[in-house]
Amino acid sequence: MEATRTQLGYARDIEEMIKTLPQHTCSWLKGKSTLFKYQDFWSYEEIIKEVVLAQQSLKAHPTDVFLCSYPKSGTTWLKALVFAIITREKFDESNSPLLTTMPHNCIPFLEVELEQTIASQGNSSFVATHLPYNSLPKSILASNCKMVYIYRNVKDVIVSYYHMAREAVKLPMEDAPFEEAFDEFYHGFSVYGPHWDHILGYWKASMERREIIFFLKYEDLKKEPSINVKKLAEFIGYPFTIEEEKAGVIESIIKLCSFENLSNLEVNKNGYANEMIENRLFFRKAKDEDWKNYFTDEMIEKIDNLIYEKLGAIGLVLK
Ligand code: PAP
Repeated sequence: MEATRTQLGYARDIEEMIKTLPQHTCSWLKGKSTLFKYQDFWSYEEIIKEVVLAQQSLKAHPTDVFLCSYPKSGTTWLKALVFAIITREKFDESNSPLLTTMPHNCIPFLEVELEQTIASQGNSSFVATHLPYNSLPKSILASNCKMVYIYRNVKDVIVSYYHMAREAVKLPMEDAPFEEAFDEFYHGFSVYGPHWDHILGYWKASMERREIIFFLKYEDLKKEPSINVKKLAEFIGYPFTIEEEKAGVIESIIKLCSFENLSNLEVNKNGYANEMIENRLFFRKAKDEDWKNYFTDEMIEKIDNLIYEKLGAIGLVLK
């Protein structure tokens, strides 16, 4: 991945452009968070600046692999698994950097750590992104880079998003009604949202580019970790040998990257992924169907109908 440092740094025209974008202040977050609509998605001003720079300057290499997701869909887990897979010749569960480094700091985010991404990578890199497919820098598409897209039951995404968003601005649950958070998410006002458009963008692209976009469902990864980790490793070009399989390398990686293991590590309990967000917030509960503790019957009906309307035709099961 290449881009010259002189290309980086915010040009005044990017800041001027952002001022002209539609804005939405999230009322359920008590006005502490404002989203801007850039292209077809909502995000924070700081992120949009990085996105514009990435779109202008990023030169992807055909062997770069992108880990793509809507937020709260399993990104941290996917990063950990991919990092463990690609470094397994050097490290195992006794000495992996994952024991002391938060997964987000093992694989950079394109639109958060653009400079770092570009500076630290060689010819072939693994980079994560929450960007919708249609807003990816064109060179990623032109280079036919492989993409892994992880997705998750939308109701659990909403609950996970609710907690992350309110914790990020330090709002206790009693001051941040879930009903209001649901309503905003339902109307598409969420970071990188609308959520369903995000999924649809990658899904449509995967229909035309099957060999380079791999869809992975969070719940499937939980249910059948060995099969899915094996498929993932093959897809990203690091297949397990028969000897490795016999030696239990897949199981060791699954164990190393498990929620139980990672969430109990000191770095993930007390560290900070960036200056703002505590690592522990990325390891909340990881329970399937936690949404049942939050959703009313009316919310269930509303979101099910919406997802059916938006994604029913493609047959992805998100309930
Ligand atoms: P991000 O987009 O902010 O990086 P992301 O990692 O996609 O977040 O999603 C966080 C969810 O994954 C959390 O779900 P919860 O709120 O329902 O608990 C988090 O607990 C869960 N998670 C984190 N690490 C793992 C893991 N190793 N295995 C399974 N789930 C995990």
